[in-house]
Amino acid sequence: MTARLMVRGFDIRKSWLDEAAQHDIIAALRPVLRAAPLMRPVTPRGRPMSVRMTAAGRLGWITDASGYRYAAQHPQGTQWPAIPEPVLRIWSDLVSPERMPDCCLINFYGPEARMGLHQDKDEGDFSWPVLSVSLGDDGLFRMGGPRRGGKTESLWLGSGDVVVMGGEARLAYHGIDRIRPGSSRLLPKGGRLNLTLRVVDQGAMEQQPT
Ligand SMILES: O=C(O)CCC(=O)C(=O)O
Ligand SMILES: [Mn+2]
Repeated sequence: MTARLMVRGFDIRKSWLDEAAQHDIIAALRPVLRAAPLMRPVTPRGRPMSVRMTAAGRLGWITDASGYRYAAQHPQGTQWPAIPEPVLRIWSDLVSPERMPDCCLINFYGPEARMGLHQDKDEGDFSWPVLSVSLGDDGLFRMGGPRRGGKTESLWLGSGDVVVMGGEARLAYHGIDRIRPGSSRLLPKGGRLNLTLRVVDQGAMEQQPT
């Protein structure tokens, strides 16, 4: 049974995906991860991140010594694979069937991985939400407001949970404090996968019917 929770503009759909839907997505991600292997990103200050990352779609988010940005190619020099259909369906159902996202960022959290509080602000267009899909082990999701240092609340995201970060939550700080290793059996080797769907460029807005 799915349930809806609103926390500071974060629209949280608990158990949006049933087990069969989660398995379909994992199967669809397999060839994506083969074509665009996970890598360990390094922040512009030279610190390796604890999550491993890759992407699907027209653009992927990358970070290295040159900064945070969207790029048309995986650092290995290939186009990103297409965003799998069952992932796009979640966007159509919860956001809009009119405009598909440009990027599906794929984060993999091993037992020690976390993601510090940050805003998603490298997109050219903040009018569309960022949609996040959690698969595998539980992750403790921390949600704040538009300013660093403000009050935060956290909530465990489980496998199949979807969060729509739009409106006041679009530029709100958020992060993953830790995962609960071994809490899910969806991924044969354990860990947590998080997908975030993003509309990246403003130009694309022009394709939107008015
Ligand atoms: O793993 C998550 O649930 C959040 C990921 C995230 O915030 C990001 O990739 O920007
Ligand atoms: Mn984020």
